[in-house]
Amino acid sequence: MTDNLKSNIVPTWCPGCYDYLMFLGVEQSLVQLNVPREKIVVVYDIGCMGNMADFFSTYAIHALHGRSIPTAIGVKLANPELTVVVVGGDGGIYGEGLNHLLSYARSEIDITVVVANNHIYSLTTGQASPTSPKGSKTKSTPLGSINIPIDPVPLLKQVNPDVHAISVDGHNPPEIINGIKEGISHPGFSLVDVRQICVTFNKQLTG
Ligand SMILES: Cc1ncc(C[n+]2csc(CCOP(=O)(O)OP(=O)(O)O)c2C)c(N)n1
Ligand code: SF4
Repeated sequence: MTDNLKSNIVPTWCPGCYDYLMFLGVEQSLVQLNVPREKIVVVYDIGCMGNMADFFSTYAIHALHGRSIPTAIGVKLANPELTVVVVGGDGGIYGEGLNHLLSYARSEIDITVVVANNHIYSLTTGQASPTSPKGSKTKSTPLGSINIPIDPVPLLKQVNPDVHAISVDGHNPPEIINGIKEGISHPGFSLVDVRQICVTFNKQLTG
């Protein structure tokens, strides 16, 4: 096993973006768990986080926005020996893909869903997501969001009290790495919510 899974493409995230730490977390968890490179499939959602597809050199699918979980489930069912990880943002996983998250959280299919939860749609330059605080003035909610934000871990526990769902501090590398390692090691469906900020667009969340 190599000690890194980087491709030769230089990441294009903004300077200071916490997706660099997500990258480190996904890479180091797989390396430290000694998962052979040929057994790894990462299914990426669409968004800034999903752009990690270019910067990582494992088997991978860059799926549609919100459709990474069912794609990953298909991969796992086709070959249960693979370690299958989903990487996406709060817009894709908790918004457009929420039905898939809730459906498969009720299953015991062994995939790990890792979410860069930066509380906004970043790649499309700052619209409200399901985790944006109420009152956030964003490009899609210029008068302030009227929705209460969802809290993904209790939401998942509601549909399956036994599901492995945790939330970690996305600004703390050991917490990210250990959280993702725990998720991958868990023999069943798991969610690792990584709370972070988007240094470019989160200033819109101040209301
Ligand atoms: C089906 C579909 N709907 C909408 C889009 C447009 N779109 C691309 S990225 C994005 C937002 C991504 O936000 P998030 O999932 O939170 O990821 P982030 O960019 O914050 O990492 C949207 C709405 C799309 N590509 N496909
Ligand atoms: S827009 Fe935000 S999430 Fe996207 S690369 Fe820049 S800092 Fe990161």
